[in-house]
Amino acid sequence: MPVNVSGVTRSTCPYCGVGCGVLVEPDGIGGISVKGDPDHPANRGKLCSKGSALAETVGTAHRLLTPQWHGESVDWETALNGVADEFGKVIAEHGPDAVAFYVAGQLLSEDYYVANKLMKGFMGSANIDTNSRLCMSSTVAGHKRAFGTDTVPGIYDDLDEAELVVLVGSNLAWCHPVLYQRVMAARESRDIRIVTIDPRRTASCEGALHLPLKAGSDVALFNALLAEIDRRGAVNTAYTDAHVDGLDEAIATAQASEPDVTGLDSALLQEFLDLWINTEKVVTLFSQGVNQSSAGTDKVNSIINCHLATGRIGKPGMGPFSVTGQVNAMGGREVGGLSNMLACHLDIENPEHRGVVKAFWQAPAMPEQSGLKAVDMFKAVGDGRIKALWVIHSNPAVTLPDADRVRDAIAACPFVVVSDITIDTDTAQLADVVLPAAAWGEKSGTVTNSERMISRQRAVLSAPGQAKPDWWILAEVARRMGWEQAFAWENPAEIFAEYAALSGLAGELGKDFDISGLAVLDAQSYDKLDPVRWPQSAAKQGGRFFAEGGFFHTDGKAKMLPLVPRATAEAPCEARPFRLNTGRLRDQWHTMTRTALSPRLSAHLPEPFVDMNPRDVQRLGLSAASLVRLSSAQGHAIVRLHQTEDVVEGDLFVPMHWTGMNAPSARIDALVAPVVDPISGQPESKATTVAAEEFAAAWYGFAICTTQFTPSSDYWARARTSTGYRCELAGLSTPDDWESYARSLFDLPDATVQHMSDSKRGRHRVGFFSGDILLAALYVGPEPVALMRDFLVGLPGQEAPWALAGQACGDMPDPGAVVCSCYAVGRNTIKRAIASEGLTSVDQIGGCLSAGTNCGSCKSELAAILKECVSTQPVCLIEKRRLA
Ligand SMILES: Nc1nc2c(c(=O)[nH]1)N[C@H]1C(S)=C(S)[C@@H](COP(=O)(O)OP(=O)(O)OC[C@H]3O[C@@H](n4cnc5c(=O)[nH]c(N)nc54)[C@H](O)[C@@H]3O)O[C@H]1N2
Ligand SMILES: Nc1nc2c(c(=O)[nH]1)N[C@H]1C(S)=C(S)[C@@H](COP(=O)(O)OP(=O)(O)OC[C@H]3O[C@@H](n4cnc5c(=O)[nH]c(N)nc54)[C@H](O)[C@@H]3O)O[C@H]1N2
Ligand code: SF4
Ligand SMILES: [Mo]
Repeated sequence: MPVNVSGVTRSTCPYCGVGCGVLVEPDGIGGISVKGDPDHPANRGKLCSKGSALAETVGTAHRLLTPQWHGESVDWETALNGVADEFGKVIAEHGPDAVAFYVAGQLLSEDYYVANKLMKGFMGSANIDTNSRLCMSSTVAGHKRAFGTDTVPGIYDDLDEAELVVLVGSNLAWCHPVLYQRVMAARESRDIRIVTIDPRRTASCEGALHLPLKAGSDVALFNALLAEIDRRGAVNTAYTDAHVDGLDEAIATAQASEPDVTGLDSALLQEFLDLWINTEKVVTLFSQGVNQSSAGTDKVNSIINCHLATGRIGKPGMGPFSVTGQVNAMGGREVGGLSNMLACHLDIENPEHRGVVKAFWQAPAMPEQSGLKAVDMFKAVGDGRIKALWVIHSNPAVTLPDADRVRDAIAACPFVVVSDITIDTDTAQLADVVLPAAAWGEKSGTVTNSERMISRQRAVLSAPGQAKPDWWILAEVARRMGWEQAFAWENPAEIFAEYAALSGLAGELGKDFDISGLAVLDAQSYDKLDPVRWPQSAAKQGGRFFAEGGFFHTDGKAKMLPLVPRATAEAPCEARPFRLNTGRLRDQWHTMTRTALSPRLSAHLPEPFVDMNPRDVQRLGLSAASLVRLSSAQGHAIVRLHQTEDVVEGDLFVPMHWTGMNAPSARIDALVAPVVDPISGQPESKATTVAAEEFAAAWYGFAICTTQFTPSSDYWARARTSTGYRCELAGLSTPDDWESYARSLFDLPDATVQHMSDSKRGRHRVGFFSGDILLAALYVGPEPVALMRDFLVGLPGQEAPWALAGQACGDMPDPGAVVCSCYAVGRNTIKRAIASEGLTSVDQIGGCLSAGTNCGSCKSELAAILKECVSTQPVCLIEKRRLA
């Protein structure tokens, strides 16, 4: 298909591993419009809320434009020479293992390949690891144990064809929304069943059979399934005899395993076992509830065991399916971004593999052992073993477990380089050198999605200032370290061709990742490359794996593993009675450096919160909308209370997204224990034990302003709005003079002020105006302030002399919290329409208000609101706390 038709360029969304194709059209003045690509096989024209809002996240206002050396702008020559010199010096003085790279699954494969080649082939250390360690490494280890290779057997079409889709530790509706919509479409046309296995009730549970198992008990659940498969004679012996090792042992261990630890009602458990066993076409799709666990690799294998035993793998509509998180999480695994891998699925500790890669790269120095895995890497930074660190495309000071220690370690490291698109990240703030990277929309390369589909990202905008693509920055440093020839590429097409050629050698060594068929692409054909699924070799093109065996262990068989369930590393105790689950929200991406630029994405859930069961709320004596202080053995956080039946007693859920830049007290990884899966090294990010208590502030506030402001109060959380910024605040000590506090908060020395005060009751409202136009307002009270927030956020920059009333007036009702971010439709508006128009379906809500009719990401929330409006039962709804 043509890549560029009348100014519209085909590219790929930069966020999640669904890997949706987009059509991007520049507007000629630095902006773009973005639509789903109807011809891309992953999304067939659909986009979720994040993809739909991409246009709001480009632009240059937030961008780093020049290299920074200790806070001073320098030119590239100085920066690149300086970085090369410092890394060279550390290697000369302390050896190659004193340096490290920490990279990410959002790098393009070409960038990733260069980083890996530089560290493993030339600097001579294996100390390159990636945030995929926190994300996919348990799956990688599980795949390798079972299949002898890290291969996802299935493809997305299986989700269209399955009769039963089981989501294990996956909130697909929010985290892979376009795949979720494919599942929903299948359900609408063929009445398929969906099961969700998650201790928490999520948006993905809407209309599904929900198994709220105890955190960490997945192995026991899938052992129960395996034992039942055996008991019922459902083992596919033709398949297992020919292609599988370890069946009997795995079954014996499963039989000895205790299903009660799942805490599931036995009838519910039986319903699931019946469904799974009786439905041939079953896809068991899994994500971070499986991977991010101290038993993550075992969880992965417990799922694969059941598919191997039944031979339900690699055939249409069936198989275990690990969905990847980041857009190029899969590509990172292919290029060998993990510290125990080489490129192209080759192993660093295998002398034959090493020899082949060394010869191909003409590498002067190749490490013989695996390097440090992420958590250990930052421990080594902390204790001084790593003396030069380069962080590329990640924000580890926020997202690594024990994040305060990680932050301190980075701050104390003698030489830290960060490549990022902005300097406003917790990690970049700690660096000696920050290098301006070209962002999505400005750079070209390839990414591989969850179904092994390689797609092109294409540049449509020129990079602002001096920003450069990540591969270029890495290659320029390598050249300056004396390796000109090995890093002499002029464009990503040349890197891709080299990489594809190396994969051919991997293919000759019996590896599955072979894209040598693409090594012949010249720059032009690379530029035109259509989405293509690997492998692409003489022997095999695309398709599924393992329907007829053909595994990659030396005997060609798959391995089933005997798995003994293990509890989470920490058990709740008197001092820390809660288990802290963490994860994602629908409209934010990780540390928010891009999605928080979009007002409509920020409107969905604008403040960090903790989900807590009402009985725990009552037991702790917490009042509605209060602030809660959470403490673990590692650190503390302050977040807003949200009471909900979505979490069971004893469990808490806090989103991972907030950072020192927008809510310094809500960096949740400050609490997460740095315990890891012993095989994969993946941290248990969802099961740290914590204590919870009210954060009894002396005052609480809500502020709105046309421009960005940064409070210094004990608690604050700021979000963008369509008119400027909104912020929640709270403090332990009360300022003497609220007017001067507010004036300096907003930095508005000359604006006219309105001040309403009820000092006896501790209520103050201060507004700043230019004429009748509201510039900023602060509303303060001795308890969380009740206001029509979603109405007030529309006022800055408008004539609103009455703004201090804090309420909607006359014909302007409060819309309520945004549910549909595409059309900015609020919860109250939806409820009013349901009542006044008698709406009874999600489609009717769409017809009346347009809500849910663009990207569709909010449809499960709309369904829950409908249910709530027609039912007196308390529903477990993803509606977050409102103060009014
Ligand atoms: N909107 C949005 N989408 C994203 C991202 C984002 O930041 N924002 N990030 C992307 C990335 S990198 C990733 S890795 C994916 C992650 O996608 P998901 O894995 O779907 O997301 P999470 O919210 O991290 O976790 C999924 C679920 O695991 C559950 N869980 C916790 N403990 C257990 C357990 O012991 N067992 C089971 N069965 N479940 C458990 C949690 O309650 C949670 O609902 O999302 C990708 N997509
Ligand atoms: N508690 C808890 N912690 C978690 C998780 C969890 O579920 N719970 N999930 C974990 C998982 S699965 C993941 S994947 C990680 C994600 O964690 P991170 O990778 O740390 O998070 P991001 O915000 O995606 O960081 C990407 C950085 O790259 C920058 N950037 C954007 N574009 C470019 C570019 O083109 N080039 C360069 N050089 N930089 C760019 C962004 O500004 C941002 O600073 O978090 C992990 N941490
Ligand atoms: S599902 Fe959404 S975030 Fe993921 S690739 Fe598609 S548009 Fe992007
Ligand atoms: Mo991830």
